[in-house]
Amino acid sequence: MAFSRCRMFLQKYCSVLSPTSFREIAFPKCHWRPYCLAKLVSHHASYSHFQSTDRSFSTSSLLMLSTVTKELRKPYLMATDPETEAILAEDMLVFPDFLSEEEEQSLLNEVEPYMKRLRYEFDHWDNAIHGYRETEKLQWNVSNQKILQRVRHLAFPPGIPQIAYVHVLDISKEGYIKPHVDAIRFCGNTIAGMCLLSSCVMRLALEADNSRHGDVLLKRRSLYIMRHKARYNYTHEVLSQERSVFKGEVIPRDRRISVICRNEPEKLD
Ligand SMILES: O=C(O)CCC(=O)C(=O)O
Repeated sequence: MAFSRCRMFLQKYCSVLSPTSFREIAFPKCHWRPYCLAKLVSHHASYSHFQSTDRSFSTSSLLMLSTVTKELRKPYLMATDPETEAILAEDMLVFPDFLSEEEEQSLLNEVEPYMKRLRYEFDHWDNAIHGYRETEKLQWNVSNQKILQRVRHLAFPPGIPQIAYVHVLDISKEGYIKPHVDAIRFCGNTIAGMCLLSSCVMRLALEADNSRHGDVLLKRRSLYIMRHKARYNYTHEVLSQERSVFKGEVIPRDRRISVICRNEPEKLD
């Protein structure tokens, strides 16, 4: 019964899924459950439901996704040990194909004229980033506002104060980001970044013992949401082209632009 019910939900509701049916498909106990959930995750991560302006849907979807993380290995994650894998599966979410090609182009069209006027910075020995230029942007055209709104709905629960400025970081083909934890004075518990122009490997390493780490494949046009333990207890870095390898496969690096939303830091009294 549960078997066929689960399959029926998958077929019937994949394209018009409501929060209720989403929850229903999550709970029947049947052999197909992991399969259905995997399908739904990949479907929803790349599909228009996450583009919905319905806040409750996005929130319930995100809750569902965090349930799913406990059950399914993440194809984009490779960790040194099970505990690191479990923590990063929960707190470092990746949505491959979050952006369509047109949406990527639309974001690029808006940021490129300004970025091109800046020079890449290479030589600052104390900088966390090598080969970069960056800006913070407040005003966006209507199409790109919609994309950013999807990111914000997915990444931040309702009522969480968000930083209005969006960080645009452009690293050259030779550029890389050294291990660091974002300053708690400037950023809250969640960092949500869209990856444009190039795939890369991001390494998250336990700050207290960097031999325990996870490599995360961030494909071009993906979105990542780094939150809670992944954000506070792990350093993150973007590997240089010489080190850009995931599960034994070279991930070619090119110029990469990330468009990053953050929430406000918690007020310390
Ligand atoms: O480019 C990214 O996605 C990460 C950027 C980053 O590490 C930072 O801004 O702290």
